[in-house]
Amino acid sequence: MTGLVLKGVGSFYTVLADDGTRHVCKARGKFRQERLSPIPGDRVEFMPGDPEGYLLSILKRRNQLIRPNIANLDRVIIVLSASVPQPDLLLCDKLLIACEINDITPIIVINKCDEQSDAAAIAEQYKDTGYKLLYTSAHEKTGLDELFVAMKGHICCFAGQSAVGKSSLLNALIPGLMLETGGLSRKTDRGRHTTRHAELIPLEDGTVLVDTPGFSLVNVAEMEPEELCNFYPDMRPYLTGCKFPGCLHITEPECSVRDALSLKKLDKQRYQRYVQFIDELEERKKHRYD
Ligand SMILES: Nc1nc2c(ncn2[C@@H]2O[C@H](COP(=O)(O)OP(=O)(O)O)[C@@H](O)[C@H]2O)c(=O)[nH]1
Ligand SMILES: [Mg+2]
Ligand SMILES: [Zn+2]
Repeated sequence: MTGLVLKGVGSFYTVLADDGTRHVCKARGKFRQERLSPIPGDRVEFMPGDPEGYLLSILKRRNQLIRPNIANLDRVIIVLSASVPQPDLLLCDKLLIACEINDITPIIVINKCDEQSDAAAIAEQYKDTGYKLLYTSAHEKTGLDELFVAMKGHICCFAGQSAVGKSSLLNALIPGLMLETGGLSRKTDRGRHTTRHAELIPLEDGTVLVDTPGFSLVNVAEMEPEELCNFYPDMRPYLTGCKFPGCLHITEPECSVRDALSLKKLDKQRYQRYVQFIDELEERKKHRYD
């Protein structure tokens, strides 16, 4: 049979079979010998059994994230607040880059739209990216149907700053989940992040949620500065027009990206954050062999 690994405890894995049944399976010696460790999100072949079955093989992973340690993530829902806390768009852009690197489809959600809101100004900065952007209020339960449709059938993880409403959105989407909201650093919460592994929660409509919000940015740190522009869908149409190969689109002459910028075909604030990332990457590169 084939199925999806929901969680692993020791060498026991909970597998959701494609027919909807759940099975506990053991990873036997072969996995240890080959240094293969199944993780939540893995598609596996397994042999069901009583009291437990066993895993036969792990199908090829589309991506693998380190934090949370999961495979085959399809969607990251990047939550921003339209009011407080002020949206950290630098973080948002980094999450978007991480999605591009890992072949994950991001969905930008502007929550708290029931309050006095900057939603339109935020949306403006992302209008040339092609990313899906939704307006929600977890309190008034607006925009949730659209969000649910965008998530449907996919493995999804929420990401974003503290207090933007990730837990509230999850609670509104899934009655009965009852995540604690508004409490930032509950002691057990912190313990959870360090000691517990991620677990997937399958919903009735085929959507699968990662139980802990958070999403790794590690890969962003490791690229060459001239690669960065490839992860900006809004810049992509202009990249072939620059005169110099390896153009960073900052000071080089005859740069199509900067031409597009001066024609307002690219958002200036998002471009300024791009320049900031380039600085960070170059700084890091300088110290790489220190
Ligand atoms: N006005 C308003 N407040 C919200 C909304 N969603 C969440 N909040 C509040 O924002 C605070 C943080 O929410 P929480 O879900 O814990 O955020 P998280 O840290 O991202 O999980 C709580 O006090 C929530 O009640 C919303 O749509 N509108
Ligand atoms: Mg929360
Ligand atoms: Zn250029």
